[in-house]
Formats: sequence, C-alpha cells, structure tokens
Amino acid sequence: MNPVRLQNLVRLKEEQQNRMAHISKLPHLHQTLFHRYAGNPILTAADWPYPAHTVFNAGACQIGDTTLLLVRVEDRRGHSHLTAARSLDGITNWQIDSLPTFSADPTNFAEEAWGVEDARVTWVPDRGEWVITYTAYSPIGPLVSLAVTHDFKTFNRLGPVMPPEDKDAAIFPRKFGDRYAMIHRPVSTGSSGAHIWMSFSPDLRHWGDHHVLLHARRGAWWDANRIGLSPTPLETPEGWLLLYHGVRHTPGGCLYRLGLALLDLENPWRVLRRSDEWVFAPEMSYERQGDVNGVVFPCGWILDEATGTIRMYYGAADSCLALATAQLSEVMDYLRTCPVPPVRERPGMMIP
Ligand code: BMA
Repeated sequence: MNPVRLQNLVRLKEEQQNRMAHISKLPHLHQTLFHRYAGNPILTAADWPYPAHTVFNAGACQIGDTTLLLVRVEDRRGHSHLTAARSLDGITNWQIDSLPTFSADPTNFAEEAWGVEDARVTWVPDRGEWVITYTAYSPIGPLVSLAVTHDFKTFNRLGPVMPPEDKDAAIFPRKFGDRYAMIHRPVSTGSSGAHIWMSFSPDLRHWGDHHVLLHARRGAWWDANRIGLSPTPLETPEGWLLLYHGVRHTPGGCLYRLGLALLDLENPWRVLRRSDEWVFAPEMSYERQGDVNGVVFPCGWILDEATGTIRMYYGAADSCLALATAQLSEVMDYLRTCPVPPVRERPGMMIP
C-alpha cells in the first residue's frame, strides 16, 4: 500500500481509538449513586428448589438479622406467584421456601386468575404486621390487592383496593393524621399519560382523596408518558425518599430507568424534589437481555441504619434478581441539587 495512505489509515485508527476511549469514560462524568454488586445476578431460576421459568421484581424487608425477599416467580404457563428467600447478609446464601409462599387464589379471588406479581412490603408498627401490596392479574386487567402477614407463612387477604388498570402500589408505614396513604399507578385511556397517584384510607380497605402525586413528563424525557413507583417509600429525616421508574418507548422496545423524588415527611402529597435525570438504567448484559430487554425494576430496598447503606433489589430484564447499593447521604446530597416542583398546599388535583 502507498506509504502515505498507510500513514493516514494508522492516524485515522488512532483517532478512532482515542475517541472510543474518551466515550467509554463519559459515563463516569455522571455521578454514580447506585453501585452494582459484582456478583450479580444474586438469584436466578437455577437457584430455585422447584421448577421456575424466571425470578425477578422482589419486595424486600429486614426482619431482625434476616433479609427477606418476596420474589416474583414466573412459571412456564406465564403466571406468577411470590416466594420468600431469606439471607443473613442480604447478598448470599439465600434460603428459598421449598414451595410457593403466596400463590394466586382464583377460587376465592377471581382477580388473581392469571397470578400475583410485583409485591411491595411495608412494616406498619401501629398494626404490628406487614402489609403487602401486589398486582392481581386476570382477564379484567391488573389491579392493586392487599394482604397482611406476621410471619410470611400465613397471609390474610384484604382483597382488591383499586380497580383495573392499576399497579406499582405501596403503602407508607405510618398514618398521616388518622389515615393511611398509598402510592399507586392507575392507567386510563384518553389521559395524557400514566402518572403516579396517592390515595388515603382510614382502614386500608376504603380509599379516597385520590390525586396525582408525580406526573409523567412528555416528549423526549426519559420519564415521559408512563411512570410508576418502584420500592416502598423510605423514611429519612428530610422526607420520604421515592425511587420511581420511567418507561421510554423506543423503536427497539421499552426502556425502564429509575429516578428519585423526595416527599414532605408530614405532608407526603408535597413533592420537595424530583430528579431531572435518571439515576439508574439498564447497562449490564443481564439488564439488557432477557425475557423483556432493557428493564431494571426494583420493588424493594433496605436501609442499613448502622452504615447508611441502601440495598436496592431489582428485577433485571424480567429474568433474574440483582442488587445495587447506595449511600443514603450521597443520595440526599444529590436530591438537594434537584429541582423543586410547584408547591402543593394540600392533597388535591393538579392537572399538568
Ligand atoms: C411492568 C410490570 C413489571 C415488569 C415490567 C417490564 O408493566 O409488569 O412487572 O417488570 O413491566 O416488563
């Protein structure tokens, strides 16, 4: 080859390599709040003591020294149930119930005909029990159901609390005034998008005072058109920490990414901060490829008060379960830099 041409080719190659090296460093310009556990995924169907197709989207709670995950298990009919996995370090040596812990009961609860999915777990001190919100799925559409338990062995169903379509629900651990509060995500055709709502109840069964808490943005935004709560709200001295997912529709399919918000401690309908940018997104192969590509979907996180570390458990690509950790102090520092949405004086409708 002509030496000049060869020299040009070498120079072009070097330039390209330099550009690639620069681009591969770019993600580090963004602050990384949530750090993936190097041994991810932490649980897969291969770990299951009975036949399972996929295991993902687990609710999480801490019971004394034990971390309990209430894992969504999909069988080879495509129906889901929930099974408890327990671990002392919250990372390894999971003891998985040998049979489904919480199965659909379509005989008594027809709304569960196609299974139960995506549990969020809240300890409610004034009731002395765990309250589980989950998606009950059937031909009438997905809706929010509640069950309570003391031991994750026996459960008492409170039944459906929201009509379809509604998902991504969790209740707060304490009352505001004399009412419980729940976050959920109804979907209605003809609306400007699927937004995150808040509702109140005196008894966990009867819900009212419904209003939009966080609006899905529009257009090019990462959280345009469809958003939903991810794990149960986490109480911090500065407010309730929310992690929520935004669903971006792309020609290649949906992308599920996560953003943060902060709610007022005593008036949780007031949004104090909301991140403009997503803080966690599918990047690793186990998040990018699976039954549903490009999904990170946490339903549970646990704060270790002693170390200030948050353990976020998330379903990856609707196929397996993974773990990422964050320091609460860093998350709060980040939130303090996020925009302050318009002030809301009382629970009530604000139309975007
Ligand atoms: C949502 C929920 C989740 C699921 C996600 C991605 O609507 O159904 O259970 O992980 O879609 O498929």
